[in-house]
Amino acid sequence: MSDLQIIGAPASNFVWATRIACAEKGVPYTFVPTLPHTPEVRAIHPFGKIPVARHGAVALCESRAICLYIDRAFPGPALVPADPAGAALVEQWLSLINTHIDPDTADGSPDRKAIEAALPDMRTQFAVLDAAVRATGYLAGNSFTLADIDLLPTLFYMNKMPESRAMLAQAKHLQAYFERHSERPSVKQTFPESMPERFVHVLAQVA
Ligand SMILES: N[C@@H](CCC(=O)N[C@@H](CS)C(=O)NCC(=O)O)C(=O)O
Repeated sequence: MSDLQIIGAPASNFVWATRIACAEKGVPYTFVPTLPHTPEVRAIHPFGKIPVARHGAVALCESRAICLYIDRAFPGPALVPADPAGAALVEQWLSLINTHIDPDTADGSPDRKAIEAALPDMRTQFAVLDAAVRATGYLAGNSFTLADIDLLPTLFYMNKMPESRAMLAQAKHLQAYFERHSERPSVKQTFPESMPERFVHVLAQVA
């Protein structure tokens, strides 16, 4: 079968997650740097979002589906536990992160008003995440899973914004979790060279 291709912009937190998944499992892949809404992305994602991936006859969009495929299709350490309860716990956290934690707006652009309005909820979210990683140092169960892979790029970008950086610093267990896992070779090897445009835009507004 031909090489796995990960297609997207390196700075996207969603693209980054798929690359961390590959690195954790030792899966070789070709990275194709591509912006959203380009023809090669639109050919796979119905709404033109990144990442998308190809592997032989398999074409996939949505980071969660791509990460699941990487985990199931290749050898290497399991990123989702085999037992039903463990697997469901990973799925639970993926769902919570993607529905409550990512600060995107519908069109992917930063919405300052929405961010201001979200700040009180963000405090609760940080408290929830802090409590979740406290016992084992992982989000789901006692191993590094797709849930951690999904959260780390988001925490990285939250750590760049003053308000969320202050909240992260106060969430001691989450801060320690973030610092420890940021040192993983899979995270460091795939570190994005530049910030996504939407976060640069946010920083410019709050500076
Ligand atoms: N649910 C999607 C979200 C992907 C996403 O929002 N990607 C952003 C880049 S970080 C994008 O393509 N934005 C362009 C747009 O929303 O039109 C996933 O997990 O892959």
